[in-house]
Amino acid sequence: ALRYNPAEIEPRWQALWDADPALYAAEAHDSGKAKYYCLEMLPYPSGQLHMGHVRNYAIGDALARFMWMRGRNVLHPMGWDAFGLPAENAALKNKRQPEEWTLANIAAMKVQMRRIGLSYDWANEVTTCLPDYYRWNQWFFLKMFEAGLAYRKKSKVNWCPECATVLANEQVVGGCCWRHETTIVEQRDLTQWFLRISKYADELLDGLDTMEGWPEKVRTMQKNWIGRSEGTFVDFAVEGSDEKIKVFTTRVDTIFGATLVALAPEHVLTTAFAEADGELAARVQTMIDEQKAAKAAGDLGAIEKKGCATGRFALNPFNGERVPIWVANYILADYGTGAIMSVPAHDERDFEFATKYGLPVKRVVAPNLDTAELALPYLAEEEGVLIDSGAWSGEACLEAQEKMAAFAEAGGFGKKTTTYRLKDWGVSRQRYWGTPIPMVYCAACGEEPIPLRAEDLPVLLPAQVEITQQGGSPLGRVDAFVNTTCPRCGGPAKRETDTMDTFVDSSWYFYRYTDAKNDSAPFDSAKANYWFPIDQYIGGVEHAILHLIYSRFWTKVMRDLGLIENSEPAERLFTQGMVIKDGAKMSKSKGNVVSPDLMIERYGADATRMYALFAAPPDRDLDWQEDGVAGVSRFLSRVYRLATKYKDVRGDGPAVGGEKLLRTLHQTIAKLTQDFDGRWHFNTCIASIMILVNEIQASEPAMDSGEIPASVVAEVFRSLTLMLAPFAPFLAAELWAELGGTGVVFRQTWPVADAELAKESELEIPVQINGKLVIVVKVPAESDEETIKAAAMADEKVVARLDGKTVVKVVVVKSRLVNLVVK
Ligand code: ANZ
Ligand code: ZN
Ligand code: ZN
Repeated sequence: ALRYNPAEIEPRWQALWDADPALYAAEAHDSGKAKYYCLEMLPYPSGQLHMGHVRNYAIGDALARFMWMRGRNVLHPMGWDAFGLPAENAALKNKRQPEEWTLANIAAMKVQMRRIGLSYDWANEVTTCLPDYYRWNQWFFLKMFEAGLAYRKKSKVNWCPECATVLANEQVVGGCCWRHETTIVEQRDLTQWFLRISKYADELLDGLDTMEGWPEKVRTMQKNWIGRSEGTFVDFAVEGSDEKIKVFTTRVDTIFGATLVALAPEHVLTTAFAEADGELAARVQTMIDEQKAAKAAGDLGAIEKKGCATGRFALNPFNGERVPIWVANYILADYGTGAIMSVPAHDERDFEFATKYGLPVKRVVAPNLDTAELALPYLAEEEGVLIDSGAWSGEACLEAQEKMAAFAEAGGFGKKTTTYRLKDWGVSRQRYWGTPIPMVYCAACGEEPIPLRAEDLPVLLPAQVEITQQGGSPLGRVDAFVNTTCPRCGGPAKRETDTMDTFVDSSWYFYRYTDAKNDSAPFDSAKANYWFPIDQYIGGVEHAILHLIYSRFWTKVMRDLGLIENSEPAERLFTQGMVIKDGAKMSKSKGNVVSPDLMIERYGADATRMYALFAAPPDRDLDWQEDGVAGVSRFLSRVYRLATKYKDVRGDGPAVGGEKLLRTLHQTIAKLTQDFDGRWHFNTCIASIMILVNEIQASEPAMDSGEIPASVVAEVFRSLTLMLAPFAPFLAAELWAELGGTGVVFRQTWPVADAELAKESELEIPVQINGKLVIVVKVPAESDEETIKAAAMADEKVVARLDGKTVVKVVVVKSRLVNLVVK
């Protein structure tokens, strides 16, 4: 027989598949079939697929093929998240235009994807940097502007003085620029565009509770990111002025224990106080700098608490008490009101701060029942009761919160409120390679930005723009782009020169897949409503927050615009583990990258992708071992040898003989079928295919002699080939043809497990004496209790142990265990 040669088999099938664009095409939305939308996160076109991609796509591909074989109408699309900074960096370095660089990378990666044999429906490919896609970003932006969901405001941005440009938070590393490791990133005020995601904060949060198909850890991360907090605003008057300090507290019940009021270093009153006090100004500036560095490093919590008194005082509206006003570095300017009432006795951070500066600690909460002294700070809320709190003394904390908030509201110095950590989404980027924002400014019409009309779209990104290290938006230097006419008065106007955050592109790309060629709408609602929600979304956990919150937000906006019916984009989400090598994440910077191309060259695409599924459960990290790929390749050789040896064996109908082989076969089918429906332990699925192949190999003499009838041999190889199809599509296609199968293997019906045939013929029953395991006996399956008892008592080892003892009792537990109680 011929040897297994993937280098010959795979390109041959690839050419056939490429010539058949209908092979992986989704059927129409009105086909009447049950649909399955299988989606993997789209890659950034860096130019090279890495193993993390291969793993992600191998999971999705296996699933898509399985669903086809289960008769579903499958949508399995792919696209390119093609805007973004790397293209500009490459342009700077190589003097190539971002567009040319990006499109060349896409072409190269598509070749790789085809080589791997991924089952994508290329008819619905989406490339986010092309005008036929990004024009709809602009269209959505206008819709949001109209609905009050897109607006401009001044806000702080990260600024690298060396790059002379704005940096995204991810580009700030340890407080410094990612490209200039010793340059401290500054904060600058810029007018920016925002999308009002905060409007959906409650819905985004509450929805998480019902999203059972999403991993718990992702839901928790989103919950914390949204950070809803119920509390109260309370106004403290500043002594000797008309000013008020509005604080946000979740524990208004503890207000009699407030021993100071603390302001964020960037609070407007801090600035006002500092203007009149040079020393204070200097100390505040130091705090601001330190806070920024810590914030950029992502560990504000770890910052050493520092502060200073302002010399001013505030009045507690509940009891008129005079408390000092401090500035403290642990108060965030952009959370709550940027000011707090500090209650050291009952808040950990306040306690640490007060201890450091020797400030008074006043206890106002005691445990409900047992009033014994407790260590401070005492944080209890549910079981606490107020003391030394005027008229509220003796009230339980939670009830007091309600009553005291109502009291403050009635008195006009407070209000119940809900605060969120989630901030509106700043989408302006001072970048070239992104979607132009479709707004103009017209001096004649006034200050306000003017939206373009739908018929003015797309605003094309000009080609051949010079990318330099200069600051500001590159589009601002392209006169032909900037100068336009005002859609309102027809006079001269200037375009907005910022572009959109690339997370906009990925917020709705999966809707476009349902109708990627549509040039009169982002997509046809009927199509989207058929395909959505996505049945299974698969990607990296690094997208747990931004992408997966923004796309949930976008879905809700589209629903409210009447475009779709669903409120959530994906029914189920799966986050796969990382690919590591030698204990570290596979990455260029670690220098431990294994190229998929090299693996394919050495072992074939089937072995490479099957190894990616076999080497670890899909949600765990996978330690890449080339030996393992070689092992999978040897396994596939074995399959090939056996299948081609018996390819001409034919026989009809059930026959006697081969029960053991049939049992293994049907157990394997049952295991795979069950796993594909949710557990996805593809590693153990492949292991059970391997066990089946071992069993086939052990049965060779019996198959050769005819002891195992031809009908069984034929069934075994037919089913084996079908089960390989999701994991090793090239080999499966080859064997299907060799076995004389008709049609495409991926459109055959998935084999059905026969529970009778899968049943074990013998049961293994552990026998215990006084609870200690002695031996395992074998009995025919479905033996009754008496038979099991008898078999246990007749066993030699058991007989020897019972010598000279009395059996008091014999217990048979559910035909699974025998316990002998002896004296
Ligand atoms: C008094 C108090 C007493 C507080 C007590 C807590 C316990 P979450 O739950 O995260 O929303 N806080 C308010 N604004 C802040 C800011 N800008 N920077 C830092 N801390 C701030 O936390 C709300 C609590 O965090 C608020 O309730 C406030 O401290 C503090 F026994 O007020 B609390
Ligand atoms: Zn820099
Ligand atoms: Zn105008």
